[in-house]
Amino acid sequence: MIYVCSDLHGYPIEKFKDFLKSTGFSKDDFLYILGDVIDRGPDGVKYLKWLLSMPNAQLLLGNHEAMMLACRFLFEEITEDSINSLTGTKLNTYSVWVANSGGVTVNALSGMRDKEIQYILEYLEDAPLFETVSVNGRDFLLTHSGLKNFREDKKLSEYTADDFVWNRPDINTRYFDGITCIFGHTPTVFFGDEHRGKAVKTDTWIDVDAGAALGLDPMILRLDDMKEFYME
Ligand SMILES: [Mn+2]
Repeated sequence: MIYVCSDLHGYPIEKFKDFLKSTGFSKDDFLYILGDVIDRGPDGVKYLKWLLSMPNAQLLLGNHEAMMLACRFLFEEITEDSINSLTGTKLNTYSVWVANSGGVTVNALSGMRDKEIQYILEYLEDAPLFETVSVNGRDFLLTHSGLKNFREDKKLSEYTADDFVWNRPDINTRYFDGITCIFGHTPTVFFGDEHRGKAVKTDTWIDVDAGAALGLDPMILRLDDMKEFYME
């Protein structure tokens, strides 16, 4: 069966693994995480290491992983000096990531072996911006944030990376007829307090970002039966 969740943002990983197990998830199932495992909470890099070892899970690129990739120059040699000597464009790129609470991830990476960091960067470079999945005759498009500049007749290859990872839909946004778009990035409480901690479902899309970035617990959606899992 296929499971989906998003925006773990360094949520305590052991708690997440217990939650995943409680849904019945096993080695015969597949998990998509729709981006943003890193930043904000301290366990982000642990998710990246875990993903490297998981044959039945795939991370889609989130805006936070995209910011980390844009800062890969940092990890050539990451010391206080190398950070202090940043200038120009690199400094701006790094500042944007730190302003989006990337500091916790930089700290976690700075204690790691170069090889391990390189494996993580290669994994992120290969992480897709979207996936299409068919389950029980239903078609799904998975992305981090929905689709910015959406047009029904536009090919997915015509969207930019930013269109996939930095989009903010509103409750009236409509995507495809017949393909349910599933994404995170926008904590569902942004659509109103009645959605706090729960998925938001419309005719054409589902937002599964229950708000771990805000200190709430993540949720998991199983596509085979559309069952939503929440923590006890
Ligand atoms: Mn995001």
